[in-house]
Amino acid sequence: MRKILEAPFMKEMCDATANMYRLGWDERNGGNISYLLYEEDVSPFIDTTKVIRAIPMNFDATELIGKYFLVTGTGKYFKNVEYDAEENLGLIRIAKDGTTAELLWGFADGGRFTSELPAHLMSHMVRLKKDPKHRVVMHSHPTNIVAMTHVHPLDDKNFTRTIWGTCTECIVVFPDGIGVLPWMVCGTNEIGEATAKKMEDYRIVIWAQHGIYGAGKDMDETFGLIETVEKGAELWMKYAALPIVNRISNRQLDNLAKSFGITYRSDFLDL
Ligand code: 2HA
Ligand code: ZN
Repeated sequence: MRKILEAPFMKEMCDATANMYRLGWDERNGGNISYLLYEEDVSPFIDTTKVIRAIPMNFDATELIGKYFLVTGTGKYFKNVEYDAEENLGLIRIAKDGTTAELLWGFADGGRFTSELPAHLMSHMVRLKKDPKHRVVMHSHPTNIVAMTHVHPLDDKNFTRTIWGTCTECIVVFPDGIGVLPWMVCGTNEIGEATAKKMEDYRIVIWAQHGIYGAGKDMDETFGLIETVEKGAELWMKYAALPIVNRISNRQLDNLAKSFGITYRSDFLDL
């Protein structure tokens, strides 16, 4: 059996949490990540017949029965993941009843998965239907994105258009746009359902006055999505209150998308 701390998925998780912490996105216990893994990913590293604990989830994840997830722990700090993965992360498998998580490794101090597990698993279910290669759901509190939700209208179309207009990169990286939810109580099945509903159309969902969810086929792609939205939000927060003399027009955005061969949410531009 190979050492799980040396598994590629473990290194990716440790690197992502460390980077997010150092970017100032994940203060204290802010943020959570879940990484979908398959039997062939985990079996070189753990005995998948040995369940350490069964943890109730209190929602139905029948569609994910038998799937494995490396997840961050509730109350745990991203800052600490790289130094003690076994206490701050857990490897779970969705049990045959669809409502229990079987802990196979980690949460060594008796901990449990993130309080946002409903939003994560419901988002995984939706994104897997859109893309069978989908694997990662990432939640974070990037400063400029959260700031922007205090001063910008929260509808998907206007929010997306504003961020697309901040710099050339944005429409290329997320042509599908951004979904925005109003402020809601976090950690609940309700916010999980609302997030998953938005994930039917978008890989990025912003929670007003809270943070962002990103979904993608690997850690880099998902991180890159959030990073690019945050760059756009940072630019906008720098110039929004200044007299603006130059902009990227809707026509220019359309030309850009066409020249990159990208299909984008053209109903978000009034052409
Ligand atoms: O895990 O970010 O949304 C802490 C949070 C809750
Ligand atoms: Zn949060």
